[in-house]
Amino acid sequence: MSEIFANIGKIQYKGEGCGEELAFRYYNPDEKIMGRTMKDHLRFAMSYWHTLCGEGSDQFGSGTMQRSWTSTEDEMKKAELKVKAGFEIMEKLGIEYYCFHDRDIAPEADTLEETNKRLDIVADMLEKEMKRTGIKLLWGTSNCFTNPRFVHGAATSSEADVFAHAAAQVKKAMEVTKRLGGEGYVFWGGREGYETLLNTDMKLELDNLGRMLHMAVDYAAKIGFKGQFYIEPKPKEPTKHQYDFDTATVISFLRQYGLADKFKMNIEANHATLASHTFQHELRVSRINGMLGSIDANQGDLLLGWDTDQFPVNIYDSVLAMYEVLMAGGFTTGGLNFDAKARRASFDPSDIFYGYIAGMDTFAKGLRVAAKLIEDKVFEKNIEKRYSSFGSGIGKDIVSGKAGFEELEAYAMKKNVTVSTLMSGRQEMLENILNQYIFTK
Ligand code: XUL
Ligand code: CO
Repeated sequence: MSEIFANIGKIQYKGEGCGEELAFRYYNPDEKIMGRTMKDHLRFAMSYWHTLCGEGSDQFGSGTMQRSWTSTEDEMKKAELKVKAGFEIMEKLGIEYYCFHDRDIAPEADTLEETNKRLDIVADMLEKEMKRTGIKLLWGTSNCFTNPRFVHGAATSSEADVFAHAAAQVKKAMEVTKRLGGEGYVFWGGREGYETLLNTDMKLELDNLGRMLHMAVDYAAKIGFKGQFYIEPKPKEPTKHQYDFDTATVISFLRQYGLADKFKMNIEANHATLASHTFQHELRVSRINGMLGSIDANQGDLLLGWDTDQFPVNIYDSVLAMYEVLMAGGFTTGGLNFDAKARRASFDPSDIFYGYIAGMDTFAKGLRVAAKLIEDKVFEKNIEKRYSSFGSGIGKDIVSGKAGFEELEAYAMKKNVTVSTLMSGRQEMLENILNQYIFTK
């Protein structure tokens, strides 16, 4: 069969300083870092939607992307060509996983029944290509936000018919994900939020969201779907307030509805910054709660207030992200899904490859530096020293629960605590060391 990207060969690791642009400088898939190969640490995934469906339109202009696989009017032929293009891209980049929404892989028909049949037809094609290449499904999800019926939300819609339709859609998407051996299933609250509280029953909407997730968990048990469930927090867009605002909000929601042991987080960098958090903050909150599951690797533009979904090139962020992943013990079912797209002006098909290479190399370098930081215990040594007062004396009594207000008052009366008795936070020193590691490791 003829290639879609005939002018692009398999992207190889060429190492630092190599002059070629279609090559990896840091991502050497089989090289071992801390006893695990780079490809196994990073578990890169291709996002079906941005890579194969994105047209490059924005609020002010229509599509720009030059894509031979979308040039036909026949929607099912288009779906077939997307499969072909997607697997060629993944094979050439050496990406071993992909992620999709139900509506990315197969176009919606006039009835749900017909739509589901189309999904099965494309699942056959995907299965064949997965067998041929060994490429796997990191996670599946359902798109319950594009169709106008989801104008008021899906699980949190004001209309019961829409809740029912969304449930049917998630059921089918989960079945397809299971059939394709998906290692996870994501819930990103597409339009689960509100525009104004003047017309919103917030309590009912949140209860219904809890109900939908319980139904998903129950159905997974029924059909034997063993994949990990994830929630992907995002504070705003498309609604003004999304219920899955950030990791802390989602964890509290999951605990309230008795779902905390069934879900982990899928943290997206651009969503973190929209919530006024750093990417590392969201990963840290997930990690210390034992809920760091997977990552949507991308970056936003801090001068813009929306989800720009750019390929991640910020080395500082990738180091600190991989630091959190390694400290959490590495990915198990999760991975690094590039929820990212080339810019509207980068409309040439080869720009897809430049984007992925940039993202993969940024995270490969991030992994290399983070591993060294951990091996040398750079932060841990300082943190241990900084909190050492809780290891003995009054600090130990606080931590063990031996000291209460009265004991602490008696202690404080005898001690004159001023800043001069404290340790410096040493932020600049640590930033300096971090930079040295980025430059030299
Ligand atoms: C939207 C977003 C989604 C999810 C999957 O901001 O990130 O593409 O990753 O539904
Ligand atoms: Co995402």
